[in-house]
Amino acid sequence: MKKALITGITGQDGAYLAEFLLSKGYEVHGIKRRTSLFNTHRIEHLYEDPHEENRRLFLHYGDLTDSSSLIHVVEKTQPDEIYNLAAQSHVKVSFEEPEYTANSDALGPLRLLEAMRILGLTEKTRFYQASTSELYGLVQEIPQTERTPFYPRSPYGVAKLYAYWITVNYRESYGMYACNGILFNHESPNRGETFVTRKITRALARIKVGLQSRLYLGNLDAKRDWGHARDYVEMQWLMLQQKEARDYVIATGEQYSVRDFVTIAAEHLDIHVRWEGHGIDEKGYDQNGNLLVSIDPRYFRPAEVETLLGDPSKAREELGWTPRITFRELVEEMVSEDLKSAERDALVKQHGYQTFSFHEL
Ligand code: NDP
Ligand code: GDR
Repeated sequence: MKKALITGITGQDGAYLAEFLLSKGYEVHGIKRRTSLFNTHRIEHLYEDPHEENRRLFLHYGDLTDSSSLIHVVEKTQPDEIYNLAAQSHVKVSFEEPEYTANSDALGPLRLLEAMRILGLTEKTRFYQASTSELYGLVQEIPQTERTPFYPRSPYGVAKLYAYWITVNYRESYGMYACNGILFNHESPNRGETFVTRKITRALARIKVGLQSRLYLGNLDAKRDWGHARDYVEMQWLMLQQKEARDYVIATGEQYSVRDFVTIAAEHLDIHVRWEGHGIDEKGYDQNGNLLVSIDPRYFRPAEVETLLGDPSKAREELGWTPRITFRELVEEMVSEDLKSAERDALVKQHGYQTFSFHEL
């Protein structure tokens, strides 16, 4: 039985990847960090009672900023494959916590690669680094391929640039099977609530059932190449099953703006959107009951990545990979799941209980 170690198993991709690897017969080990509240809700459905025999999912405490914990877990688990998905992954937050972001996102992968070297696992263990389209930042060509020059635009992007090159460097220096997946944005109903897609679907669903009145966003004109996380984690696994370690762009090759995303999500809910205007009542709707979307500069970034569009030809040709879920299917799935939770929350509120509503997301 193959053994995989996933850092960031409690995140969006980690949860889908764990599910995928378990379905492939792997023994899966995940590193989770200590938090004051449970942070395992995304892998709740995979949980196995630690007292049961023959289980295949194991969790270990650890942190990308703590070499000793990483060395201990890697030594204990002796994995065939390491998927480094853990990161401070929010671009806007990286401007507010640049040093921590560098520590976890740049030095974290270095610590893992060093753990593999110190423990003599450079031949046994394969390493996947979660690289990102944020490396392209101020884009130098459209669409972006594996050969497009990088120009990161945030502390997050700069930290991930180090991680990208240290992965290449360890591959070239020590002959390790180490590779980068340069993944463009990928979303799902499990996406963190502060990323723009989930913020939109969650807010629109809550507006639909009367729990929220307005949606505040930042740059509506930013364009992204949005895929589905479930499709993309399969690619992460495929990249570690090749003869030779290589880096690949993973994208859909289609682009939409934030404004498009709002419009399409609203269509699914039968909501008409108005973009800031006249005749608006205090609830954010106009006299015809249309939803209002307002711009709030607090969501602008000090330096923005305006447009990203990936060319996944290399992955298609060499690995036979193409995304299966379309953009509209993705939006529809996210909206439907958020509508279910909004309806549950509305019911709870109707019976006099408090629901979670944090509007500063
Ligand atoms: P999430 O933010 O959903 O998950 C991040 C995970 O990392 C969580 O499990 C989080 O733990 C964990 N984590 C954060 N900091 C640390 C730390 N210091 N030590 C240990 N664990 C930590 O991200 P995604 O699942 O969306 O993304 C996965 C990876 O892919 C990230 O590296 C991201 O930067 C990268 N990426 C993502 C893309 C996307 O569109 N989703 C595109 C390209 C790259 P906790 O649950 O406790 O917060
Ligand atoms: P991104 O994702 O920065 O691309 O990073 P995010 O969803 O945060 O932003 C996408 C674009 O939408 C604009 N935007 C807003 N963003 C947020 N979060 N909130 C808003 O209210 C809002 N309004 C407009 C942003 O300015 C931006 O242009 C994600 C993360 O998953 C990274 O970890 C990953 O590496 C990249 O995708 C690829």
